Formats: sequence, C-alpha cells, structure tokens
Amino acid sequence: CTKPIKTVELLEFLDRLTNPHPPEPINVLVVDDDRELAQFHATVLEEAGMVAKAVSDPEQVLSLLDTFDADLVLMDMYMPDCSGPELSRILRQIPGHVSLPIIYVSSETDLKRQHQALAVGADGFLTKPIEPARLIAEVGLRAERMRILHSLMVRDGLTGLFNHNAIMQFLEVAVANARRAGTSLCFAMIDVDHFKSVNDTYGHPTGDQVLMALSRTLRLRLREDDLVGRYGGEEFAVVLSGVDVEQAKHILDALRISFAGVTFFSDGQEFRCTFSVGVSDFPTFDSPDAMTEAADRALYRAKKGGRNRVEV
Ligand code: GH3
Ligand code: MG
Ligand code: MG
Ligand code: MG
Repeated sequence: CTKPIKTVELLEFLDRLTNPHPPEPINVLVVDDDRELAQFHATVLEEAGMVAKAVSDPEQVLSLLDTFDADLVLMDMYMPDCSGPELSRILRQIPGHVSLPIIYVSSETDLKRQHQALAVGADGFLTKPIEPARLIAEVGLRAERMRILHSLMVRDGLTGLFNHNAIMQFLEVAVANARRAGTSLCFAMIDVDHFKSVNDTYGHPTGDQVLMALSRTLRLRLREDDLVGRYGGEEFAVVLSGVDVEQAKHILDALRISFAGVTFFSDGQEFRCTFSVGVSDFPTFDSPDAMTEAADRALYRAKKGGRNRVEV
C-alpha cells in the first residue's frame, strides 16, 4: 500500500513538472524601523538560503518593490513615519501587490490590536522576539504556498503553458517595453489544423496528447525569453521579443515543419498533425489589441490558403 499523496505535495510535483527550471530562492523584504533587528531577521533568512532585503524606512518600500520581486514582506507594526497597517493598506491598493503575503512581526500582544492590523489585508502575525527557526519555517512555508497558488493561477492545467490571461498580460508588458526601447516584437497565433477530426477519429484523450506534444515542442524549440501560452482550446499564442516579422516567420516555419514531422500513435494507428500560424508585429501594429486582431486575420488567411503554413 503506497502512502497517499498530500495535496501540497501533489501541487509541488505538478509545479516542478510544468516548471522545468530549478526553484528560484525565496525573496523576502524585511521592514522594521529598528535597523538592527531588520538586518538580523534578514541575515537569519539569508543563512537559510533566501534572499532578504532589510529596510528601516517604510517610504522606501514601494520603490524597492519595483525592482525587488518579493515573495513575502515581513512588516513591523509600529514605525514612526508610517505604521505597518497603513503601509499594508497602501500596498493592497496596487494591483501588482494585491496577493503579496504580508506578515507582521511585532511585540504587540493584544489580540484585538493584532486582529485590527490583520484586517487591512495582512496574512499573519508573529510576536517579537521570534526564534530564528520559527521565522525561517513561517516565511518558507507561506512563500512556497503562494508560489504554488500563483503558478496555478497563471498556468494552463493541461499543458503547463501560460494561460490566456497571463499571455495577454505579457503581451501588454512586452509592447510597453518595445515602445520604450524602440525595438520590435512579434505575436503569433497558432491553431491546430482539423483538430476536430483528430478528436472524432482517435478520441479526446489522444487529442489531449497532441496538444501536450505541441506545447512541449513550442517550449523546447523557442528561446527562453519567448513566452508561450495556451490561448484557448487548440490555439496557442507566442510573444517573441526583439524579433522582426521576417525572423518570426522563419522561426515559426521551422517549428511548423518540425511538428508536422512528428508521428502520433493511437490504437495501433499512426497519424500526423499540422498547424497554421498568423503573425503580427510591433511597430506595424502598435497596441496589444491591434496585434491580436492582425494575427487573427493572418491566421484566417493561413487557413483559407490551405493550412499548414505561416501568414503575416
Ligand atoms: P481548423 O483547421 O479550421 O482549425 O479546424 P479545427 O477542427 O481545428 O477547428 P474547430 O475550431 O472546428 O475545432 C477545434 C476543436 O478543438 C473542437 C474542440 O472540441 C477541440 N478542443 C478544444 N479544446 C480541447 C482540449 O483541451 N482537448 C481536446 N482533445 N480537444 C479540444
Ligand atoms: Mg517598530
Ligand atoms: Mg481553433
Ligand atoms: Mg483548429
């Protein structure tokens, strides 16, 4: 009899499966007007393998969070310029920090005041002085759990690729970056050809295998900086930064040829599958919406033109 798998273990396993890179160290921001204590907590966490930044001025927190991708904030409750709850309230109004875990570290032992502080949207309370081992465990567990939740939120369940919302958000960021840097950028929409007949002929589970094989091909054959998402159903989207439309066409054509050469097996039968691609570029199309619509129109032309091709 095998040991039952706990939900968290299963989620971690799925996360590793869909996330081929080794885990990044946990990033923690420690905010305390007591500079020495902030530094001590940061050192404890660093010695446990995390990356920790200590700040004693709450005013620095927002600008620091712009460059430091914190998994969690350890926050003092009483600071002269801005209290912990005030700072938490400000953080919660910023879309990028809505789900950032905040744990108070304070000598406040009054339960009512602790609850009031938590009510503004914080996640936990640790009373000073805190044992180093307890600090490491609390921070590590919460940050890991949040990472798993976050990865479930942005990834597609079947393929492990980014989901529709995530890839569209990436496109927005990529367009803003390209505009600022004056570089080019391409958006590709990929749609499996006659996929309905794959399902009808070989069954839905085999169709799923095709989608998983295609997502593996996309992830393995594209550069690490290229973002790949499942746009929906049997449609995929790719954001290629710093690439012009001719280069994108070349890259996607190579992918198309490689995938068309893959043989699938189902119940002793062999079959192959192709896909069609529509590509648009920035700056020819100068907003995420315009790029999506242009790629969609190009995809339509690729289908009309006979499928198994890339259209710009
Ligand atoms: P075309 O070449 O014009 O794109 O034809 P098509 O058959 O691929 O297009 P259509 O949009 O008619 O069919 C898409 C099919 O994809 C229908 C739907 O059942 C199937 N599909 C969508 N999501 C999944 C999925 O997650 N798994 C499987 N197996 N099938 C899916
Ligand atoms: Mg204080
Ligand atoms: Mg489709
Ligand atoms: Mg299709």
